[in-house]
Amino acid sequence: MEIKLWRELLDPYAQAVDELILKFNHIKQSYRSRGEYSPIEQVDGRLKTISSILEKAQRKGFELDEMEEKLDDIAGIRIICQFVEDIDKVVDIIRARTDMRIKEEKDYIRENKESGYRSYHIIIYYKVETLSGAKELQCEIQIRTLAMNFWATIEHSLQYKYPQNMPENVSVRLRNAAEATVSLDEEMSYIRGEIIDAQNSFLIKANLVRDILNNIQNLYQKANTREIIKIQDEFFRIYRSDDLDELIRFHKELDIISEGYRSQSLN
Ligand code: 0O2
Repeated sequence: MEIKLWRELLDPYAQAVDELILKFNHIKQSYRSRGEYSPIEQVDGRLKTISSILEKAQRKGFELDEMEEKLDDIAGIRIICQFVEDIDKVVDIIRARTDMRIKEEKDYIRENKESGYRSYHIIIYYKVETLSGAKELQCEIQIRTLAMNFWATIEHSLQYKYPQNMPENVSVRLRNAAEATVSLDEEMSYIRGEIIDAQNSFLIKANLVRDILNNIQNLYQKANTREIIKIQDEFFRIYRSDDLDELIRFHKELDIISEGYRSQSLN
């Protein structure tokens, strides 16, 4: 196939990767701006390289004109979660979406692969709008924890070094390492509540500080300088005291003050 044709064929897949990364990052951001824990920690995506497509077509024995039907991971998204429990939440989010139609789900967590690989895969149909019209294409979403991702990344790089001929001692080490990631995920799950609480109070504090600073900035146009300096000093005092309840109280008070100035300026 000519290079130009490859580009035409792969362009919509590149667009799908870009759009899906944006959408999943937006979900993550929406949780965080509500001060809630996000089951999505990180989103990555990639377009399968031409050499990897050729290699898979040869390995699976299909012609290049069947590629779009037979190859479901030309567009690939990877969603990384902190905890195993988050994976089911992300799966539910995807199942509930109207812009992603599920073709297939593969649960390599409950039934991990011979290699030790663990991850949850969802193949979706996703529609992109291109210059030549709408096109529905397949995309693979891999959902896994940070620990699963660590293992898969290292193991994947070794597959390049030993294509189909991994030495037995390396395979054994990798299977041991895979078991260690299962224990790591389990241990982290036991203290999940504790970790989420800590992350949530950090988020709540960050959102409060952002709102308070916005409010103070807006007051500069309405209140007198002496009053603003007083408010600012009070804010710094509470911020340094690291008392979240005080910060919440101050945030509410500042809202009332700002509201007062807003209605004054309307009158
Ligand atoms: P790349 O470079 O990520 O694109 P297969 O026959 O196993 O190659 P299949 O049947 O299409 O692939 O589906 P499967 O088994 O669900 O695998 C799809 C993708 O999952 C793989 O894509 C890998 O990214 C990942 N994967 C599956 N098994 C393993 C494994 O044992 N180790 C690692 N590290 N990753 C795995 P590609 O095309 O192999 O690679």
